[in-house]
This record gives sequence, C-alpha cells and structure tokens, in this order.
Amino acid sequence: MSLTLYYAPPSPPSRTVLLTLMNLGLDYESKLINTMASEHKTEEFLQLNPQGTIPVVVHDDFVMNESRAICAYLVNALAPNHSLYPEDPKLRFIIDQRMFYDASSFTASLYTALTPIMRKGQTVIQPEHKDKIISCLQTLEGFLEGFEWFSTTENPCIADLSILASFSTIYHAGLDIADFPNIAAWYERCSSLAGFEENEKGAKMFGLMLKNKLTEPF
Ligand SMILES: N[C@@H](CCC(=O)N[C@@H](CS)C(=O)NCC(=O)O)C(=O)O
Repeated sequence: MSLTLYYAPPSPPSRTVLLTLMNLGLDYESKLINTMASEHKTEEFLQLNPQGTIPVVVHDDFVMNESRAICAYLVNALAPNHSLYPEDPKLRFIIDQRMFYDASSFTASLYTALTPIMRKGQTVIQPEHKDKIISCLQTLEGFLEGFEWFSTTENPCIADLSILASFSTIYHAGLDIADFPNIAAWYERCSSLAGFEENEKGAKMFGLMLKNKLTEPF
C-alpha cells in the first residue's frame, strides 16, 4: 500500500489532511509543494490535480483532492469506523454538518477576508469581512456548548481537525478570542492531538505572513 501527500505547511487544507494522517497513525510519504514557485501549476502537477490546488493525496493509483473529502476517504478506506469518522448515521451527520459548515461558511469567510490581503496588496481586513468571521466563530462557539469536541462525543473527529487547521491560522494572525471561551478551551484540548505541533508550525507561518501585511490588528 502506498500513500503520498502533496502539501505545503502554511496551507490550512494541507494541514487538515496531515492531521488526519497523523491521528490515524498511517505511514505516508510527503512531497512538499512550493506554491511560491508555482509548483502546483506545473504540467506534471496539473495531471494529478487539474484544479492546481493542494493538498493532493495518492492512495496506490487513486488520486484525490479536496481536503475534507480526502479525510473521509482515508477513514473509510483505511480505518473504517474509527472514532474520527464513525459509521453511525447520526454521529456522522453531526460531523458532516460541522465539517460542511467549516468549508462553506467559516473557512469561506477566511478566504474572502484574507485573499485581498495576501494577494491584492490590501492592508486592512474589511469590517464586513471581519463581521462574517466573528459570526462564524459565534456559531462554532455554540456547537461546542456542553461538548469537548465538535463530534459531540468524548472523541475528536475529522471536523475538529479541519476547524483546527483554519482556526489556528487566524489565531496566529492575532485574532482576539476572549469572547469565545468554548473555542479557547477546545484549542487548548487540541494540543493533545497527534500532529498539533506540526499544525502550529504551519499556522504560525501563515499567521505571521498575514500579520506582517496588516497595518491594523486582526
Ligand atoms: N477546498 C480545497 C481548497 C484547496 C486550496 O484552495 N488550496 C490552496 C492552498 S491553501 C491552493 O492550492 N491554492 C492555489 C490556487 O488556488 O491556485 C480543499 O479543502 O482542499
């Protein structure tokens, strides 16, 4: 069996997959992709992923992109019914609901707010973009009310890993989390997860890059 991850440490979706591989205890080969040098746009890479994005995972000859779908596949194919993504339909619904919320609302709000800073030379996060991020954090805070993990069980799930990858990035960009005690306690709890330190390193890289471009605090 062979498993290869194409990724870059600052990239949140790359870190989501990295965290999943590490929490499943899977052996994999990693290939660093330097996006600054456009290594994700080479002909060779575009043959793997025509969308030209990372992460990409190749399991034997099966090629995948889209981080959360990759995480679900890794559990389904290589660790069925693992607590990261249990088969029980109701538990799985809760995990999918949190994970799809993360993709379609929380992480989407970050891309909307941060792309003008990272790629278009803006130096201030637009107030309406920040409002949307805060509104998503309020929702995430609510999901954690009475629970230790986004799974609502005593175990973390792949939604925890995808939210951790995104959240840690803005945390290290200077986001004030005083109004979100459930998220703060959850983030502290995440330090027990395999790969937490690797995720922190990448999140700090991205967060500091962002912080250096901002003329007003996050
Ligand atoms: N929804 C995708 C997002 C993938 C994505 O956009 N990755 C970024 C790095 S964080 C990328 O490769 N960007 C390059 C580009 O869009 O050209 C996932 O979760 O895997």
